[in-house]
Amino acid sequence: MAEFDVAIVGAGFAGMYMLHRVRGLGLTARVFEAGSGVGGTWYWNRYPGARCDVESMQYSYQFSDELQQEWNWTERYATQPEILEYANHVADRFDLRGDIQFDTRVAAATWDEKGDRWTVRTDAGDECSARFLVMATGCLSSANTPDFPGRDSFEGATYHTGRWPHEGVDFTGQRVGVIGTGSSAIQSIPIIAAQAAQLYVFQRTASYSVPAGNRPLSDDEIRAVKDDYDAFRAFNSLMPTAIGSKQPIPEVSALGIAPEERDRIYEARWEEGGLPFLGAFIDLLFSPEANDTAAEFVRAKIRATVHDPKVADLLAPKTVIGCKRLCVDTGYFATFNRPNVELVDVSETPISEITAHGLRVADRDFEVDAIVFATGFDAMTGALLSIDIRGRDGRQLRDAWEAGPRTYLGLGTVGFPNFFTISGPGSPSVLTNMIVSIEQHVEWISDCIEYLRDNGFERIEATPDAQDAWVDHVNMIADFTLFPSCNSWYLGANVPGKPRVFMPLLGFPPYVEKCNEVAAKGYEGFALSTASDGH
Ligand code: N01
Repeated sequence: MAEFDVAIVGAGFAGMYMLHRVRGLGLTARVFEAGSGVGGTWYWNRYPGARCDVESMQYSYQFSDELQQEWNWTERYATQPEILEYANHVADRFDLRGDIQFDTRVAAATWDEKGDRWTVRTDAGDECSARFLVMATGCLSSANTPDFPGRDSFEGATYHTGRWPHEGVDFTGQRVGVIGTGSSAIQSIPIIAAQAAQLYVFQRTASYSVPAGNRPLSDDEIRAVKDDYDAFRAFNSLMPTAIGSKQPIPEVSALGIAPEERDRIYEARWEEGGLPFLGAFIDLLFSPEANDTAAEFVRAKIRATVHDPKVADLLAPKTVIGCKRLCVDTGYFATFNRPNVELVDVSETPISEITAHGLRVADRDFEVDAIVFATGFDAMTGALLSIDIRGRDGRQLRDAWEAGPRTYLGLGTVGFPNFFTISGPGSPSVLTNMIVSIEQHVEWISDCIEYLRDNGFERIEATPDAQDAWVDHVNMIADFTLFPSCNSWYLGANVPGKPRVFMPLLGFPPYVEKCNEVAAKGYEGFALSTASDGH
């Protein structure tokens, strides 16, 4: 059996950087990747209009100044093909491919108590052994396709936005049904609508969306950032979401100023575009009344854009803004003014069936040539729990997390020695610029492995007390916010039967401080042991 110091699952941005770091420690590593190439999310999500809604100058690695200086983004928000090109550039530049095994899905990983090692088994039945197991499986990588009755009877083409064909899809002249109105749908619908003969959009919950304000980046703009990239990164890392760049840091409550002034601030952020809209005031995610001022501002924008008042009303969300992930769009709401686009409300009367020729809602049949499932992901835990992971005493991770994920810092889990999750549940992850969170985790994990090695420790595992306290802390922070008030994927509410637990942690800077403190105190809250300690 092949032996490595570190086995890494996933060759997205997390897995690639993890490999680079452990190589830098002189360790051996093997990365297992289900896809045929690097890029993770950006390898799989090739749907029309896919682009990152974190700005490109921020959505990139900062660990190498040469890399960030040499790479040139072309637009304010990078497209999926451009991000994938960047991921490939990184893989080539740091010569990563030699240690990545593509087209290989990890099926199981078992902790061998006697040897203090993980045995990793692939779906081809091959096995290897590694001292450490690092899960770089991504937060939004396990596609969720609801089990609509008759789903397999459909005779046309079906697509999931998160598993899009590499060769692309041309919907010209077709009748298309899109199920879902989250970020993926909101990006793809305007483009599909422009191609299709007829588009039906099946909406269960309306989404808030803010214009992207996308545009080409000018040389001057790029130069200004690159001239002081460190300061730019440092400023962003002080923001709760690790993004924010040019926007002023909010200091007041949305309720503490005159309505005209408040609307002026919202208008400026709306014009600027993008996710920082939600950072306009300090209390938008904490006070329902404050939140409603932002929600009403967006609803008014939707009403002003969509001509048919009934359609506008359906598109205007009634929930808390930001409770589900805010969407960022280019022409989404205006798409519903097109004569070939129909919004189908499935909030009260769900899609009852998928038939050979389309979708049925109540007694109406929608005949389509293609169905696009923009139905999201089994987020944060789906990819981890799809692998048969067994820790101490053969305990399965699925059992340990039966009532919801339990971690210490989102990095380690009781009962699973030498096992790390990059951007795991209980860490800021999806509430931040993912690449920033990924880098912070990768560096913490590689520093930890180095510390263990240099101090003669063989294993590390979160302690029950530290984990319990951390889970309580994550829940307490969530309960301070408005996040628990809607059925979001942050809570697992989009997957039937999944425990309702708020999985990410709000607040990047205090989290980083805590991680640094834990490391400085010799990995406080983790039990470190030498081989001779226990067996
Ligand atoms: O998935 P989603 P997504 N019947 O879960 C609907 C990131 N992302 O792929 O809200 C009918 O948000 C579901 O309805 P409801 C980003 O973090 C980033 O769009 O559950 N409808 C919802 O409308 C994002 O949040 C970027 O009532 C059903 C939709 O499907 C995350 O990925 C781009 C249904 C799923 O929306 C996920 O986004 C894209 C059913 N049975 C994504 N089941 C960028 O950075 C589900 N739905 C640009």
